[in-house]
Amino acid sequence: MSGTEGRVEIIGAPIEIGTSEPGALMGPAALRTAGLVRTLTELDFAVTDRGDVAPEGPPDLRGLPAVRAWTRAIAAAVGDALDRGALPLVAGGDHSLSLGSLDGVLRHIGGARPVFVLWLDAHADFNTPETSPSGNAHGMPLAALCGELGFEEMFADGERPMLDPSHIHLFGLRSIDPGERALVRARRVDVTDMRMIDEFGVVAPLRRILDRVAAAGGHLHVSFDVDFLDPAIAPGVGTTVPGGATFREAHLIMEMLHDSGLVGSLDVVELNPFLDERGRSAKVLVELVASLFGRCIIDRPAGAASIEVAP
Ligand code: 4U7
Ligand code: MN
Ligand code: MN
Repeated sequence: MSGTEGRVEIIGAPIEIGTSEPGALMGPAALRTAGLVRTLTELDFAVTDRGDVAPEGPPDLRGLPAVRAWTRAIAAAVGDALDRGALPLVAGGDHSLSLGSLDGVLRHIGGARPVFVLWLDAHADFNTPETSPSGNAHGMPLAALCGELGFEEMFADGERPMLDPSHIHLFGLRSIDPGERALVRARRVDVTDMRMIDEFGVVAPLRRILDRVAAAGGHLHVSFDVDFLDPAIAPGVGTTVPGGATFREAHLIMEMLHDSGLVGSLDVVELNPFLDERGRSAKVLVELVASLFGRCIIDRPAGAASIEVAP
């Protein structure tokens, strides 16, 4: 992990106002029940569970004002964790929480280093209110963070650092809306879609991204949407799309991310325990987080990048 001295802060974001499918607000509780804190502690991290973020305002706040209240609260919690030198792990909750986590990261870094995003997701989440077929905020966070029109009210007051769309790496894409697709292309967002993963596997495309982040001395924010995974292994999500990443592809990505030492912040989003089967998806997610934080099947000799066959 990048400069965190083995400290992780878990920030629960039980948010579901960004989606039309109720249940995601139980996500943080399910991840805790599946052993998130214990698993990271066993990997020798100093883990602090900061509990769940509580947005300011009346409890019945809805629509954009509610998204804005969550964004502010999550950004503040993520900024505080980074100020303390810890890696923030934001447990959701629908994907609109990334408005807050990435805004917090961008404000904390403040232009000192480039911020890169690895968006592991079946979707691009690059809709604007104009292009969105659903109007759901969880399909819009990346466009909002990049400063597309229609989101001016979403963030805390004053100047905010924008996310550079050419620093976004969509990975696992297999569902994109027409207007969103045009915008992704126009803004030069980098895409590794499932077709590319079918052809080349996950290693070569991911290595290219990691090399780029390393060469730029960047901060890497990883945003893991449960629907990145194939629904056969993770049914607990409101927006399942067939043809997702396999169990081993996902673990290999996590293992490579760990080995890179580049990850500085993490979201785990869209877990919907109401749609899950006996906690399966929550358990898979905790296992994947474990791989990202260094759990490995067996230690490999330092620098071993290829298989050596004994004579
Ligand atoms: B998620 C969608 F239309 N694109 O905007 C939309 F297909 O965070 C889905 O990736 C967005 O799960 C899915 O509503 C958001 C739809
Ligand atoms: Mn998403
Ligand atoms: Mn998705």
